[in-house]
Amino acid sequence: MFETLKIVGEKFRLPGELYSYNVIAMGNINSTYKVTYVNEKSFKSYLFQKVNTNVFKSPIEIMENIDHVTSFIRAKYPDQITLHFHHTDEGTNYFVDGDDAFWRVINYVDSVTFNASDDLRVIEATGKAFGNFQTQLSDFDGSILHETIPDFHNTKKRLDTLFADVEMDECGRVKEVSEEIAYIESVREQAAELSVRFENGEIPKRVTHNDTKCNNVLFDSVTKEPIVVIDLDTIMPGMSMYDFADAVRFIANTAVEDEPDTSKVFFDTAKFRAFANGFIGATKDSLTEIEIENLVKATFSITIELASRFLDDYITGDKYFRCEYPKHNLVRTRCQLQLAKDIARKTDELEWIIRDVLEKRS
Ligand code: GN1
Ligand code: MG
Repeated sequence: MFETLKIVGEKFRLPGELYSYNVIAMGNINSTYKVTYVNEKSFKSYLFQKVNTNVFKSPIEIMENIDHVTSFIRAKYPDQITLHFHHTDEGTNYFVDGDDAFWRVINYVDSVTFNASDDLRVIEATGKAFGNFQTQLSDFDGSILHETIPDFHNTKKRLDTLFADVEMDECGRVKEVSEEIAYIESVREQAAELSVRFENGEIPKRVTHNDTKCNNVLFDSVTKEPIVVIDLDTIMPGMSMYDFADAVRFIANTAVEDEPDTSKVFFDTAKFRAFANGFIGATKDSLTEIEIENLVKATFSITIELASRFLDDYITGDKYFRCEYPKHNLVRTRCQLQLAKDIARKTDELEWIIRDVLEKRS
């Protein structure tokens, strides 16, 4: 790996000599390395990322999207830290090596990230960061963005694909998951509703992040203030409330996203409130009634959507998400379904919280 990283660094004209590197456990798709260079006794670190081209079929389009969005934010908010991507001699912000691997290099930002937090202030700050991100892009022309993964959050299509793959049962795993499939079937229409209304044009099309896990916000290690939103791979036109929903799905889970013991999995309403407070505070002037009204429904829908994506990957042979062990995708599915059931049970309380946050914010 050292040699590969060295070649990549040369292509991006990084000054100095490669000193050390380590793998960063970040995300389920791409591979990330923190690489440190030494130049006349001073050290500088970079993030080298190998983009998973099985998932991102048109990585150049992703880099174009990222370029558009980061340039827009940099011009509009010159004092804000944005992600800085390096360029090669050819002027591209990516490099394809001899093994056809697709590389990009970003300045390392000294910061901390949270995979989970019990600190409600950090959760509220995360909500504010994602809300601000959306508000800052509210006057960005989304029509220039490529749809890098078509129908990424089209819940209806995700569910249709799942049930088509259940029919085919190419790995013979369907018999193991009949309970999971029966539950998803029972909520299929309800979970798909918002995506259908979005396709019909009833719900505004915004520029959205589409992967709002809390570990996609970098925080200042001392002040615990958000510095910058990262992982811009899936920026595309989408539903604002799905950004909210995906974030609370992750951050308000009392367990990790792939907790094998589902008796530990609940939806924490205090964390939901904290996130909602930050997010709604930052977006309330731009969100419309229909978007606010459906925040809770979106939370249920995206949790079912992700469960069905994990389950689909399981029954089709684990080709999409990185798996650490054989039934990892099944464990992830069960955890998300458990969470969805708890969200469904708490719907009235969650609706009440949204109304309360709105009242206090107005
Ligand atoms: C993937 O790799 P990561 O963590 O950035 C996935 C998201 C899922 C998430 C679940 C491109 O994101 O949609 O919500 O895993 N990204 C893609 O952990 O499919
Ligand atoms: Mg991601």
